[in-house]
Amino acid sequence: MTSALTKNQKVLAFVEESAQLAQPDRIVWIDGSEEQLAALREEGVKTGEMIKLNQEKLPGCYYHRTAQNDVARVEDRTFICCKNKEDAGPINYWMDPQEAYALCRNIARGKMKGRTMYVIPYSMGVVGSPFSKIGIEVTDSIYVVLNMAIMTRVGTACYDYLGTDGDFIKGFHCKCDVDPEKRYIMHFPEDNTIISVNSAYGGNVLLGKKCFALRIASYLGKNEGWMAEHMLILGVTYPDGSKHYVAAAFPSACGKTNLAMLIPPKHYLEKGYKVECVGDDIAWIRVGKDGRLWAVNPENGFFGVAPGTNEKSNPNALAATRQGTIFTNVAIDPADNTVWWEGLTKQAPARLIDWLGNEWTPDSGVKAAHPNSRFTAPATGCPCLSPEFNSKEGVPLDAIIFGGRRATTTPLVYQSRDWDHGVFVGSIMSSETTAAATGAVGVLRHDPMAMKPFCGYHMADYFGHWIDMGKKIANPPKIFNVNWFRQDADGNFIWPGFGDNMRVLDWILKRCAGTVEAKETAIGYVPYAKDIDLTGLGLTEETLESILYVDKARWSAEADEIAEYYKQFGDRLPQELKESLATLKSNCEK
Ligand code: GTP
Ligand code: SPV
Ligand code: MN
Repeated sequence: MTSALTKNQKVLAFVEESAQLAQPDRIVWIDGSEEQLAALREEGVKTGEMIKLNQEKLPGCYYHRTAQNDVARVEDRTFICCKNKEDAGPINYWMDPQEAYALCRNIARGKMKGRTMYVIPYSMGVVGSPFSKIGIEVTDSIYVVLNMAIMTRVGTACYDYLGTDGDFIKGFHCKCDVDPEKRYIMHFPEDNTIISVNSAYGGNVLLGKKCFALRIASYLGKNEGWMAEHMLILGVTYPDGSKHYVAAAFPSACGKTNLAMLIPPKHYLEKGYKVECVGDDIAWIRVGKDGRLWAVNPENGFFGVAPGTNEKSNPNALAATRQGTIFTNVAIDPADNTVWWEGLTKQAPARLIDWLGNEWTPDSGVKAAHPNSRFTAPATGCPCLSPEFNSKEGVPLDAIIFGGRRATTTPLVYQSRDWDHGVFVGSIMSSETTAAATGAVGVLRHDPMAMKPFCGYHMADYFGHWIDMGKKIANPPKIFNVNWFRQDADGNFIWPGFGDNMRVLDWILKRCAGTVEAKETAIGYVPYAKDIDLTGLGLTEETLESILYVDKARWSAEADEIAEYYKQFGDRLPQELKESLATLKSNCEK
């Protein structure tokens, strides 16, 4: 037992109540110091929870394997527990709060016997920034402590900030038996509380991330007049030194980390363009005094998808994983005790230990790394980290970009007509599912604003909040939609993507500056092919035309499908969205 690091009565009561329930043998108060974290890493290695990797090649790096049944977010076991079922909306799973508390208490009772309960004080955002909020997570997992220390700002400064009476988001996590049948990720937005039981995987247990920074924060944002979004934030520096920021919402495993850290094509670099990363997953956004939207990344690290990350696709992310990183469910190369995943190198090593701990060779016929294997890397290791990363005010947004994984229909890029139409564009997003959540992969589903799994209240009220925010922003960012994932008849991606997405960003920023024309179509403004820079790409203007083309017949069918989708929102759907849908339909029939 270490002694309490705070006199805050609410923290003490929460810790006491958690301990009474779970009955840990010991309570350890995390202070965020390197000494304490180093001791925990050693302990994790002793218990087998962590494996120490080659410290010469990967200094400070560790490896963790989850249970085979615990490798991704579990959307059907993730609940919004507000008093009135209607307030959770038709898209969320809902449970009555009293029932949910009772269920979780019964599951967690006594489950920390023989274990240690760690108390983690953390801040989402720089402590003291007007955007920031404090959380306390109690957990029986060293893996969670070490990950939270990378992903958030952990330390006693959080207690100083709270003082004796300050409020915080309560997070209770217990691995229990990692039983998938008793796994619950519960959110109580009306109580600022999160409970997670029977998982030890990423998004289910690092409670600062999706649970707090999106589900609880989106609810707080609605009530307090700001926005919590599933968005990357990046800055583009022009040859003249001016900086322009954009935020982009893509569903899980649809390219946020990659876009956030992109390296522009050679001829852009030679001209003096530079792209810097402010955040890769979450943006908290407020209206600034200048009437613009300002965004911060509340996180302190990257919990990124490993497969596909390589020297060519995302050298910045790869560099970020070379020190102080925790790898989860990738493969280990026993030759030198380093890590490997599909796509890291063209040729796989001859022998690996796969994510399940089995011997693996290229002939094994299974993947060496789990498709949702991840790295938890400190932001400071990212070579393109923006100097504004720790800014307390955030960065002003020129553009907001929505995007999904669509083999057909949605063009490479288009611009909404105005803010309200932009909200419509976000609300009609559909994307093919990925390995980031359990369930089938490649199934097209609606994922409005990339928030389907992350909105802490009624989705139609969330749309309404976006509409309301628009009224408060004198100088709103322009809103766009992109799709890097159009496929040809053989199922190959047509657009090269990754660094070449700079060419689309360039067009977007020119639209914001009003320096390029666009074609008005049924869905909004689309580029003239000649205005997208194809220098050195080997892609013909004709091919580009094919992925800029707005097929009215397809969009008309899409409009009908959206009308069906919208029905579930009933009266709560904002009138502005109904009007945009009617306009889309009639535009397609012209
Ligand atoms: P989360 O961390 O789950 O929120 O994912 P994310 O949105 O950050 O996605 P990430 O950047 O990790 O990319 C996920 C997958 O999409 C990887 O396999 C990438 O290789 C692939 N990807 C990213 N950008 C592009 C692109 O521009 N084109 C193509 N074809 N694939 C891409
Ligand atoms: C996502 O799925 O969007 C992630 C990973 O960023 S997780 O933290 O598991 O949610
Ligand atoms: Mn994400």
